[in-house]
Amino acid sequence: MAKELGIGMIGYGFMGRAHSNAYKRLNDFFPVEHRPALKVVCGRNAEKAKAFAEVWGYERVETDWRKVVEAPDVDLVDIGSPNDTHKEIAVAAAHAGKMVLCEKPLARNVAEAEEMVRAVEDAGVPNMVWFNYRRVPAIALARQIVDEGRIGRPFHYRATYLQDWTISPDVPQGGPALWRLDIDVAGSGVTGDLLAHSIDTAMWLNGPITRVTARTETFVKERKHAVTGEVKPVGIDDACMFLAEFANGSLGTFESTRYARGRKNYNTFELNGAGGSLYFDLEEPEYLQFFEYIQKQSGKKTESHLTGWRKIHVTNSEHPYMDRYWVPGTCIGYEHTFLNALADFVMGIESGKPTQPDFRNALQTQKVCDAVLESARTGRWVETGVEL
Ligand code: SOE
Repeated sequence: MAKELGIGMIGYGFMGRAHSNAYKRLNDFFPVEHRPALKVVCGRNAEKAKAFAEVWGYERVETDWRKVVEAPDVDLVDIGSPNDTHKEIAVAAAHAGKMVLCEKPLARNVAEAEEMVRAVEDAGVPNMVWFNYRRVPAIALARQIVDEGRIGRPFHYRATYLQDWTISPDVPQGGPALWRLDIDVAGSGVTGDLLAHSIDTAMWLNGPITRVTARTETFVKERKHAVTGEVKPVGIDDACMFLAEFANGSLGTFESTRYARGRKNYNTFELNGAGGSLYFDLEEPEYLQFFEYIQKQSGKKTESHLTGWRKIHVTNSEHPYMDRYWVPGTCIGYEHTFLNALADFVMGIESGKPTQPDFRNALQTQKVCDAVLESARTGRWVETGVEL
């Protein structure tokens, strides 16, 4: 029997669109009982919120998020607004007994994230953080290959997340479009915005990160504020590189910047183990590369002239999520990663087996981000305190 799921969307930017698309398409692709109903969208600018509501089909508009949290027809509060708003809204929504979905990073720092975890756990409300890249079928396949034991003992994990949109010193900081550059709003630069994705994927595939040592850089030291026009020091990290130790004994390197000319959303990882290696590049999102080490067996001829990397086109119905979409060989896109995440969340509610990453799981990523920033400040190795 269909059950209405009243959605209260906070934020109408890039993520407001990505999440709204997922709510609208869920029942077209996934056989779940819940039917999202777009009740209300909330944003500070009433005109923009109204225009958004018209395009995406929300029933009404609010400019005060408290009204969304209190609304009786809202079952799920989705936080797609800037990072400095996450904690207050999530805590209030949990107290009101609503399900809470939150954009990444969960918070600006561990202290905020811990408060959010306490709130959802005390209230016992379903919750999830939109680390959407876990839901790229090729990345989900990587996890399946790891779970099947095909990588064997892991030695190295290597991640890069590169963009180039803040190179010009004329790009202002702050305001609705550029809050990611404002330290007070964002909490950090590439560490929370981009590396949080890489860290989430890394710990999902290769387990907890226990220690880090990092170096960050801010290349443009002052920028004009987009709203006030005031020239202010830049507080965010424009680039961050760190070394990591994983609990399983492997070593990791992570690199992120918004100053890699030509790189728009270059998100890659490679995992090397005794039994094989995996490589993924978001610029070719439907492919996963896999190298399998085949041990020589005594008395048997090995075909070593044929060994090499396999480039798997992850579009078969046997591949994660792909049975919900088209025929083999046809691919899906960025927007489907949000749809897949939402489907997992709803199936988690319906099966009673909550999906990941929930707030507690995302807190672990936050701990690594905070440790990275502390290490960059102190020049020392820092223990992450991630749950083992
Ligand atoms: C930053 O440019 C950004 O939009 C991130 O905030 C998203 O999380 C990432 O997926 C794409 O890049």
